[in-house]
Amino acid sequence: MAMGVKKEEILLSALEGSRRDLSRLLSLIESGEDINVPIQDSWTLGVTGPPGVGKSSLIGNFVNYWSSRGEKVAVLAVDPSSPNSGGALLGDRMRMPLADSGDLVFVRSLATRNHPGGLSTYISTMIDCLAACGWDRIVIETVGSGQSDYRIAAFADRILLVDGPDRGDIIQAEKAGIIELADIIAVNKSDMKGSQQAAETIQSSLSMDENPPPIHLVCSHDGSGIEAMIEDIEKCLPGQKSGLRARERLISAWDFRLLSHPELNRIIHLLETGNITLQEAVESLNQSEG
Ligand SMILES: Nc1nc2c(ncn2[C@@H]2O[C@H](COP(=O)(O)OP(=O)(O)OP(=O)(O)O)[C@@H](O)[C@H]2O)c(=O)[nH]1
Ligand SMILES: [Mg+2]
Repeated sequence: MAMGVKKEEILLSALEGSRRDLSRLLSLIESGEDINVPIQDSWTLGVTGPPGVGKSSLIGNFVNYWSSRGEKVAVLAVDPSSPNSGGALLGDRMRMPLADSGDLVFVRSLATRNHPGGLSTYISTMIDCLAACGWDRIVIETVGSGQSDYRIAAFADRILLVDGPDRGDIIQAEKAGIIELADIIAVNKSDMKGSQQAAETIQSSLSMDENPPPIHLVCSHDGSGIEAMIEDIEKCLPGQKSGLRARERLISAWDFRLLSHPELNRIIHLLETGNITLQEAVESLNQSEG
């Protein structure tokens, strides 16, 4: 009961603009607390792509661009490896130059390692929460090191897929089916050899596509190509790939439910020891669903 009152207070204070209480609120959501956040229209961008291609650096450019126009930008950086959010936050901050720029920027890391079932049930509430607290642009960074990580980007209304000059990277993204979801593709590190060729390869792999996403060759270090890409991001209509995104969100939520099922380990053991068939395992998971 007392906890309930406290939650309400934190929510109110966050809605009134307290960043400290916004952080506390996000921690509560992450720990599985039910928070009754007022639903509000939000503007969301998912930024995904293979490790190290420059997602955080590009987001740093976006943060500078929007915050210098007086817009409030919140970044949720989903980090699959970090055992605690502190380290990841620090690392990302270093690559987001203006991440400290006063009241206009808010960066929060989320460590997926703490959530074996994934983040799908938290991310929507966090987005609602940030939007209700007045954050105009909400950016979700997720490393594409596995399909479930890519999928988190589908919780945003528009998706930027980032690739680098290394040819191998995009194949990984292709395998995970993320190219279909991308509204815009960026080939970052245009200052490096091979980036032009990477862009051309992606272009030709999309030549059969009826409505291929625009491909931008950009450099987060010197800013070249960034403004034109932001214009495309801003033009992007969320409705375009909403069916595909809804599908990914559903799969993500379904996986979460399965992986956080209290009987999962017991049923896996029964299956492993040959005591039940696969079909029976599926049925008992269905039946014991609370
Ligand atoms: N040459 C060059 N290097 C870049 C550019 N953008 C980023 N980098 C470098 O690439 C490395 C990775 O950059 P990040 O922004 O951390 O990449 P990321 O995709 O967020 O990485 P993860 O979150 O770990 O997957 C850093 O050393 C950056 O300095 C660029 O435009 N040109
Ligand atoms: Mg990053």
